[in-house]
Amino acid sequence: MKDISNSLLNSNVSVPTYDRSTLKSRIVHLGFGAFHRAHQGLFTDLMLSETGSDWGICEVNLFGGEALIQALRAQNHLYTVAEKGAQGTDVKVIGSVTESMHPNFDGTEAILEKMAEPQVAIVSMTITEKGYCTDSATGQLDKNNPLIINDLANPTQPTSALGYLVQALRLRRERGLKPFTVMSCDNVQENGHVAKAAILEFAQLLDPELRDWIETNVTFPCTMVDRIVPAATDETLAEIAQLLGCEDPCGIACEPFRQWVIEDHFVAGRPDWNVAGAEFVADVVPYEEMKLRMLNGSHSFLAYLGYLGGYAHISDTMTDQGYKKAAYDMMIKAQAPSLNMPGDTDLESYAKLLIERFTNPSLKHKTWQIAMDGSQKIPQRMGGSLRYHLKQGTDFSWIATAIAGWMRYVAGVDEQGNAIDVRDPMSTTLRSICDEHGLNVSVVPALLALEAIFPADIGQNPQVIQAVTKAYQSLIERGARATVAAL
Ligand code: NAI
Ligand code: CS2
Repeated sequence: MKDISNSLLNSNVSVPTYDRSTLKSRIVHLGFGAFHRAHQGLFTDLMLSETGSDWGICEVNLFGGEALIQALRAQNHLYTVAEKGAQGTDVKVIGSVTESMHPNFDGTEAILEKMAEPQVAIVSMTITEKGYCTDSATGQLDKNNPLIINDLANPTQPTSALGYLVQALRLRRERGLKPFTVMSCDNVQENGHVAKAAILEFAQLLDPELRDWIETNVTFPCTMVDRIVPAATDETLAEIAQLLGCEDPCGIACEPFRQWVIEDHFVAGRPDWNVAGAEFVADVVPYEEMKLRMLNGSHSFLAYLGYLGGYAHISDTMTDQGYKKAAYDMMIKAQAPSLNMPGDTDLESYAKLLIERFTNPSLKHKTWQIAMDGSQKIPQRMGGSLRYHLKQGTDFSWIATAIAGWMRYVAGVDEQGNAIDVRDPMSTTLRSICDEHGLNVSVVPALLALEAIFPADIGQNPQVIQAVTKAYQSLIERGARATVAAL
């Protein structure tokens, strides 16, 4: 039978050219999701082609993704990335993965033992914003999170990523092994600092000495990661099968653009990802802020207002000139002024490139997918710039409209009266507030009072309440398309 691990693939497919048998699991990655496959997995593959080094990845899914891990194993840990540009698609088979694990079939201990193996130098993560178990407004460990409650009571049988990391580091310390670097690759502002603070707070509650050892010995580089990778659909997989010449249930499609800026702070060595196009820098925070506010902030704007306006994909919103202009203005007028970038950064060119990327018609990135987990995303995508405008006394109507769009979206019913499948770790709280207020403007101050999303300086600010109320009123009276067009 033809499969990805034999040589009968279509002739234009690029395949690994290095000797995969020499790779070692020197990286353990938590979160074998869509993004990691098209980003770190691919950067590592390109790096291996250039360097012939032995940096392989052991993939772990702590939540869901069982079928993906099983399929990956069945095809010798090879998978496909299809880079879809406006001109055509490049298909690559990725060879950087050495092995894979899942607690549901390998058990928790086997994963901890893997993380404690002497050759493991990096544990990287794409576990989504909620995986950090922090309060998204304050960045502090959420001690009421059920995973954290469980892991503090049963530290040797963890469930959260934090619990796994701390227990694996404890094993390494007890065994006299060097620690590993913890590298977050999530869209979280100052992702390394957030990971570090959460891990130290968690470890402090278990064992203050272990906490101090982690603080002294482990590094947590921040990273800025960028590549638009929509969740794979049946259509994506069918297209990949055709391009590849066989089925690949682990295949993923993405845009051609990719960027990775990493703080060069690795305690036990690192691959030369720079040969594959990554940039190692001393301070990644300005780049992270730029990407989170300009790309992700406008993405969330388009996701809520686009979904409400009847647009299923980001590229569909770009066919509406009102949305296209509003997204550009959101970047340039609402987000860019709040940034503090190195002098030579050209934010106008960056915004134009983002609009071009959003317009790519071959990427089917669902507004519904980006709308997910808004309670975790809004603070870091909009909180900083909102504060900037409040301080400067400048116009923040794009941000107010995005927040009102989120409020209208979490009401759970669209402009035609159809139910919206709202996914959010705070969905129970959001549901009860929305049930109480219905589609009445009184929902605005009630939602703004959620301090986990809107700290008091924002949520209780009369200007914010007024501007979001005005935008919400417009969404109710005129709908999303007219509201966006009027911006
Ligand atoms: P996905 O849904 O395909 O994968 C999510 C991954 O997170 C899965 O591997 C799952 O096991 C893991 N996960 C979920 N909840 C978790 C928890 N509580 N603890 C530990 N692991 C957990 O999503 P995708 O597209 O891979 O995105 C993942 C993250 O990558 C995003 O949240 C974002 O931070 C980052 N990212 C995504 C981009 C994209 O375009 N898809 C681009 C840039 C960054
Ligand atoms: C998106 C991001 O899902 C979302 O919230 O805004 O995943 C976005 O596609 C990436 O950050 C692009 O790098």
